[in-house]
Amino acid sequence: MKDLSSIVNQFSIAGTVKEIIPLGNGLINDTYKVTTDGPEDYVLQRINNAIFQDVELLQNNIVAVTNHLRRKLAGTQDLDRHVLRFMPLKVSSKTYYKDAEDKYWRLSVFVKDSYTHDAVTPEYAFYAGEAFGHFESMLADLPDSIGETIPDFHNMELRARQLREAEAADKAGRMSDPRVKELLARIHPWEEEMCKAERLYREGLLPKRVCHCDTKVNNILFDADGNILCVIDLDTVMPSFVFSDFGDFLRTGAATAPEDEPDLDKMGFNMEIFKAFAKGYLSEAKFLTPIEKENLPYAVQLFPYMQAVRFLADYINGDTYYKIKYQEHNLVRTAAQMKLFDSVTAALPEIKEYIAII
Ligand code: GN1
Ligand code: MG
Repeated sequence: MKDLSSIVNQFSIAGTVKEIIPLGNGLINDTYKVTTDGPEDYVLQRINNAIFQDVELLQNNIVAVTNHLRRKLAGTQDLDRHVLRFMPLKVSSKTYYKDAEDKYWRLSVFVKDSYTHDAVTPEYAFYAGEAFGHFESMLADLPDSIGETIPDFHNMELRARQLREAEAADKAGRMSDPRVKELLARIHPWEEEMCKAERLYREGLLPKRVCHCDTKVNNILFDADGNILCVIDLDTVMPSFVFSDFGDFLRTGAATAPEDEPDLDKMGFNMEIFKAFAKGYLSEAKFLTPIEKENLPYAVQLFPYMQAVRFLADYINGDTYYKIKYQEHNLVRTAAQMKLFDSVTAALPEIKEYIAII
């Protein structure tokens, strides 16, 4: 706490720090809530720079995005509740601090009376769809160019290759586990089909747009009544296919269980949430080309699949990427994602039919 408050004090905050406690359950950065005796509380984050290797680029992206959103939303009441605000340092206008141990930190204003949820009702799934569709529309004319904070983040060809490399290296000696083999045997046959986006892109048929790229449900802030305030966790805002935001929201929002549910019977795909989200999204995302729209059902399949590939590669590599709570956590996560993938695949005709009529 003493060390953390000395970090907070590098930023030009109002008031004095009273308390710093862990916040949220992100798998990459460390997040804390900072309570002060001043008018504002804050969110302190240690940026995982093993994963986000160019923190300067990352923070420049975030500042460009939040400034642009602020211009777009000018006139909205309570602007600070709808766009995150990052604090500058006391000594410069930089929005991150590098400490003596080469750790990187940033501080944003805590949106008062805001909450995150790990699940949504159909009504709020519709609002979430609108929120992400609106977010993408607002970023369509972003004047500054935005770099890829993790190069090829949602490139399925790369993710498939990384899994194969993990298998070949077998760094943690986990390849002999029959559960790993069984999951790989289910994953591999879908590889070519799941790499469709990269092929369409190479053929010039699919554009990249500025997307959020981490649209899981708990990256949205809600007010006490459940209304959406804003989209958070902007680290991965970068050019990508629209499939990213559509697919990744449904991966968590329309799943009937958490992404690491060990009881696979509980994991399935909720069509009602899907329909509500798709309706909300399409009401805002008017910029979609016919090819993008036509492939939204593929996006619903792609994201549980890609996440399964990423979790399994991390398990085989010995858990170096995602935070884990127990030894087999990444294996359990992979199995849950593959169960979700199977449920989506079974629902695909209905998913396609719905997208075609809205
Ligand atoms: C990570 O940081 P967090 O927990 O919001 C990951 C996402 C995954 C997600 C799985 C930079 O997001 O891509 O979908 O875990 N972020 C990064 O829960 O890899
Ligand atoms: Mg998050």
